[in-house]
Order: sequence, then C-alpha cells, then structure tokens
Amino acid sequence: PFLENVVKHPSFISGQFNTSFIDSTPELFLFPNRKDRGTKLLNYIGNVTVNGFPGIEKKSKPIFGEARTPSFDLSTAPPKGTKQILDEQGADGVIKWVKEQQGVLLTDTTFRDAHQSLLATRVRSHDMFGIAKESAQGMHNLFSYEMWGGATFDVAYRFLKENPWDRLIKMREMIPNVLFQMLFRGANAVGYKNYPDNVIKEFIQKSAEAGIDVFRIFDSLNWIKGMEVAIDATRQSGKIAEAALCYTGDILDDSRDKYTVQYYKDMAKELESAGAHILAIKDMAGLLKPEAAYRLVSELKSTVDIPIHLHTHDTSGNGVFTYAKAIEAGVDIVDTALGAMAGLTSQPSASSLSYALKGSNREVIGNIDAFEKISYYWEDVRKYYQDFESGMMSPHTEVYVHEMPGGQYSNLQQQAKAVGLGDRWEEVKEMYSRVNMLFGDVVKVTPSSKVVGDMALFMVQNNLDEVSVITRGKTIDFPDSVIEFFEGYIGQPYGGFPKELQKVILKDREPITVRPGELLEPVDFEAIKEMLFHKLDRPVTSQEVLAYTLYPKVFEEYSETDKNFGDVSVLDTPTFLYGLRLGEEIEVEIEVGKTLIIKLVSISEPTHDGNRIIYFELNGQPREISIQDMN
Ligand code: 3PY
Ligand code: ZN
Repeated sequence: PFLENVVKHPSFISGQFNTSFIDSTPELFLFPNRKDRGTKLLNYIGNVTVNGFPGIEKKSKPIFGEARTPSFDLSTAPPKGTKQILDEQGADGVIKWVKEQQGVLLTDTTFRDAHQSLLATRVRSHDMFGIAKESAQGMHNLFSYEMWGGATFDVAYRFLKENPWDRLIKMREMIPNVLFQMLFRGANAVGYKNYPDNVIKEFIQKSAEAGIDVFRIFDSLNWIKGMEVAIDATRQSGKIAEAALCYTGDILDDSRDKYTVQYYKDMAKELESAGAHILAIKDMAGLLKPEAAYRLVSELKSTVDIPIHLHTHDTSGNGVFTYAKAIEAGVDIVDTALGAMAGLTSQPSASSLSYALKGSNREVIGNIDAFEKISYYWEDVRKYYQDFESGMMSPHTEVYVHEMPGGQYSNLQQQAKAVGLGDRWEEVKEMYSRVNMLFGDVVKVTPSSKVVGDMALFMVQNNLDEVSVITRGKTIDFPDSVIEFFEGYIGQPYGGFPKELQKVILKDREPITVRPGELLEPVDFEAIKEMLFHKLDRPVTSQEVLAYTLYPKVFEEYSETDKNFGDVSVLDTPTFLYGLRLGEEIEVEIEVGKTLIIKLVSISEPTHDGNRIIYFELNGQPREISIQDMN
C-alpha cells in the first residue's frame, strides 16, 4: 500500500522524481492482482482449448515430446566473450578485436531473423529461455546473438501476448557473455513508419539499458538521412553502431544498372563518415550471388576501414557459397542460424559453414559440436510452430526474380491468406516484382517491402495491372501504406519517385522531400505515461510508454489480454497454442519457486447461451470456468 500511494502521488506521476528504478525493478511494483493468477490462466487455457488460437486451424492438440536439451554444466559461469570486451574496452575495443581475428566470426540469428523468416516471427520467449543458458555455455565465442528488433517487437505484443522487453532483460541475465544485437529500422525504429527524432533516441537509449549492445541500423530506401539520428544515438549510448547498406538488384547484371558497385561503395563511405563502427551488407532477400559477393566485399574492403558484417538469406540455396566467396574476399563476420532453424528463407546453417571451411585458412570461430547439440533442441521446438511454416520445402531460385525479403515471405503469405488470396499466392509473388518495377525499382525491406507487398495484394485482389492503375487510378483508394510512401513519409527513394504514378496515387496531397523527422512533433512521453497510468490503473514503465508510442492499439489490446489472462508467457508453447487435452496435466512455473499444477478434467456441452463449462483441477482443487464457444 505504501508503494501504491507513492506511485499514485501527483509529483511522482508528473515525473518530478527519478523513476528509473521502476524500469530496473518492475517486480517491486507488481501489486496484488484483483483476480488471482491461477484463475486467469485457467480462463486462457479454457478459451484456447474451446476456441483455438488465431491463425491456427482448429484441430486436436498434437503430441510433442520433451525438447532435447544438451547437458552443459550450468553451475559454472559461462566463458567470457565479446560482451566483456565491450564492457571493458568499449566499442572501439570490440572493433579492434574483430579486426585481429583470422577466423570468421558468426552472429547467430536463431532468436530473431531465423524464426521471423521461417515461422512468421512466432517463436515465444519461453522457448528461448529454455535454451539460453546452454547457448551461453556452448556458443560463447560468437560475435553476437541477433535476438531482438525487426518484427519481433510488435509480434510479441500482437500475437504472442508477451512483453518483448522482458524477453530482452531475462535473456541478458541468462546470456551474460556474448553481445546482443538488434535490427533497427532507422527512422522507423521497430515500426512501419517514420517516428519523431526523440522517439528514435529514447528507443535506442532504453534498448541499450535493457541489454542491446549492437544496433544494426538500416533505412528501407538506403536513404542515409533516415539513419543518422539512430547512428548518433547509438554512439552516445556507448554501444556499437552497425550501419547497413541494403543490397538489391544484381551488381553483375548489366541490365540492372540502378544499384551498381559504385553506388554501394559511395554509400559505404558515407556510412563510415556518419559514424558507423561496423558496415553491414544487409542482403535481406538473398540476392547476393557468390561472385557478386566476392566483388562487393573486395571493393568495400578497399573503400572503408571498419569491419564488414554480411547478412544473407538462403532462399536460393546458394547461401553457403555466397558466404565462402565473401570470406575469401575478407568479410569479418557473417550471420548464420543453428541447423534446425537454418536454410530456405532463413540464414545459412552455422554448422554447414563451419564444416565447409574446415582446413581452410579462414575457419569459423565456434564449436561445431555445440552447434549440433543445441540445434537438436530447436529441431524439437520448431514442431510446436508447424502451423506457421510457409510450406516452402526446397530452395527457391525464383527469389532472384521476385526479390522478396526472407523475413517477409512467410508473413506476406499469412497476410494473403487472411484476405482470401491464399490460393493465388503465385500471382501475388509475380505481382510483387511487377510492383517493384512500377515503383521505379526500389530497395525492398521493411517497411518499403510492406508497401510493395500491400500494393501487390491490392492489385491482385482488385484485378489491376500497371496500365489500369494509371488510367483508373484517380478513382481508386490505394492502401494507406502506399499513399504514405508516395508522400515521402518513409523517406526518399534513390532516383526519386515515378512522377506520373505519384500524382495518381496522391491525388490532391503534396509530397514532402525533407526528412519526416524534421516535421514530426516530438512525442510527450510524460503525458503518455500519465495517460496510461490512469487507463491501466498501475505504474507504467518507460518501456511500456515506448511500446504504446509505436503501437498504441496493439499495446492496448495486449494490456487487455494481460488484464484478463495474466502473464501467459509462462505457459509452454503447445498449451499456449492448443490448450489442453482431456485428462492432460501440466506444471506452470508462474514465478521462480511457484508452480501451478493444472489438469483439464472435462468440458460440458454448450448451454443454451453457447457457453461451455470447463472443469479443471488447480493444484488438486476442482475449479470451473465458463467459456463462450465461438465455433
Ligand atoms: C525487418 O525489418 O524486420 C527485417 O527483417 C528486414 O529484413
Ligand atoms: Zn534478414
């Protein structure tokens, strides 16, 4: 009650006191819930058992075995790694160390891009926590774990009903030895539109405090102006600014002369001058072919002094070949995923690359045996998410034609299904490449890739082609994202907008040509904090204020779920997605040392008003819950 009175005090709310301890010790502020946690979880489980999980066709819960977990000695602290270099010697110390390595350093993307690209970003924190300590032991000599940012931020709130900040903070505790890396979309932060500068700065500051060490910063149109605020904020926070050039087109194809080697060299030089500690080549779709990789990395190596970090997707099946050529040309770090989460739209496999380079003068720095053992865990866990698989079974060289980013493929496919275009997926992919050309051959990566995807879906749905878009365009309401793009609100594309199309799409609106951040009013975080405090009737962290700033509706819905069901992130994934089978009993650790035993006993037929009574046992005591049957 004392704390409750303090945090409701007007001076406290108005921010006259330093309240950073709320962010670092939120557990002090968990006031007794009005409804107990057990009952809330029973409500969630009852609901998902009866009504299913959004996006999963209703079926009986599959049988999954325990995920195999390697037996590392977890009683000793994990070996020191790159995180200690950063803490002891700063960003410049890390860069110096990277340059000294003869071998090839890896970033493991299993916790972020791999599942964003294979499983529609649906992997839950619970499954990451289940292998984090083992990963810290077995994969201690990675350059970094890419484990946050990109689409994982909003998907955590939107679909997984969990707090992405908690994921970061707990992972940091469990993996204290290796750098944590996030994907940051420049002026779009982890969203789909440009935000005011103070949002970008605040997001980087809070992410750095919560555990991020390396910010991979890109702009979805390769517009450097859209990256500068984020690069500066990263440097100010003492962390590592890894600025990315997004690779598109084909530097070895003379018929694609918009994005040339010279274009990339100029961009790399500018990024280095803008303060990048590391240069990333972000090949988000997997278009960088092996010979092109050799050429690009060689040219960039002679252009900049900072280390080069290559990211690709293995959609075409050529990923390891591309890496091998880039490594020959002197690339410093490459992105891989653990075998069971690698390949296809994800990154190439860490162990495949390690074996491929064994005996060469540049071997992978890492332990193949650990990669294999930890991968078994992911092989088992991946099965939980089978309903989010894209259905791609083998390499797709067609990516060289449609150019769709790996992280978009499974997500756009879900979006197509949701608007009833599931069986016209081939057409959507073809339209995607046509829209790219219609827009003037743009860089396609979030959010510009979403604009192209939205337009492709829209054109297929409305049976439009390039000609009818122009001739009938004046009477067509284009998707909001397309309008915002042509207004200049996600930045300026290289070479400018196609003028005629821009007029048709914008109608009477005037496009901007300056950086959107120069026009957007700063966000008043204190006002949002106060508003949320009253709305949620509890103290609000700066992290939650940021979540609301980026995604107000998603955050409100998440808060509503949290109020009704409590913290559902504690459930195992099969139960979270499918509920319980009749007679099944599970243990749920709701906090350290506090476990609930939940058993589903029976489910009644629907009553006259469509409710079913679910009979549970909670820690051996009978409990009844009434659930509306929505089927
Ligand atoms: C993202 O922005 O989420 C991406 O993965 C882009 O490649
Ligand atoms: Zn990627």
